[in-house]
Amino acid sequence: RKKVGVLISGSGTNLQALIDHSQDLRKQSAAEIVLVISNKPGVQGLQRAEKAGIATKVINHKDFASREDFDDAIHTALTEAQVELVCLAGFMRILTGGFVKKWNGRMLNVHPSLLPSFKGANAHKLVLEAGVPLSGCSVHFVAEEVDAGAILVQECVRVYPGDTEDSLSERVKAMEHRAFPQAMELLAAGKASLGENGKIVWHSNS
Ligand code: 3YE
Repeated sequence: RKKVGVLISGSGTNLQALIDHSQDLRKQSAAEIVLVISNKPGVQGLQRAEKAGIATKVINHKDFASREDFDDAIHTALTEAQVELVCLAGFMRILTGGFVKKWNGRMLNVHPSLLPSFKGANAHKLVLEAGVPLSGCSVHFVAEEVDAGAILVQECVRVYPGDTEDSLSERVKAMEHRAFPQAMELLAAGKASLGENGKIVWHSNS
């Protein structure tokens, strides 16, 4: 199985979906989560990992003088754990170009909108302001430009009149919890990869 490292910053509901998928024996997942790293101490996601018997590490960005030093510490921890694939599950830091390059084609992020629309940290607010009737989530390869990497899996939801950021977020989250495990599985099982041209390649025979 492919060893997966998950980066988090908070409650870890997407982490939980990845754990539940990878540890469900009936699913014979090609992914094994071996390490969870949080840039924030004391978050609930760390407890979720511990409960599932997964090693955890806090690497607090505030302890580092530069973004490069923080990213280097994450890279070292991932490498020491022999991680092969990285999932950003509610991880809220922008990663440096150097780090992104080291994990090119092996790192996924989940974003709560139908990319390439509504990039950035407050997607639901932008969706409601735009008044669009559909939103959703996107699991994409991480490229240096935030939320701009090739999209592997999307799921959509309706936006209803009267929706708030909270009500929309809850509906989109349910989709994230389906899309992210599916995307992790596609990558871990070698069914899809990132091509040299930055686009998704599908592999029908593996
Ligand atoms: N880094 C690169 N490319 C990507 N990180 C994430 C996705 C992604 C990435 O596609 N190069 C919000 C970050 C947006 C923000 O401004 N963060 C601040 C810190 C805020 C905080 O600590 O609460 C910052 O300066 O990094 C993961 C998702 C990033 C979300």
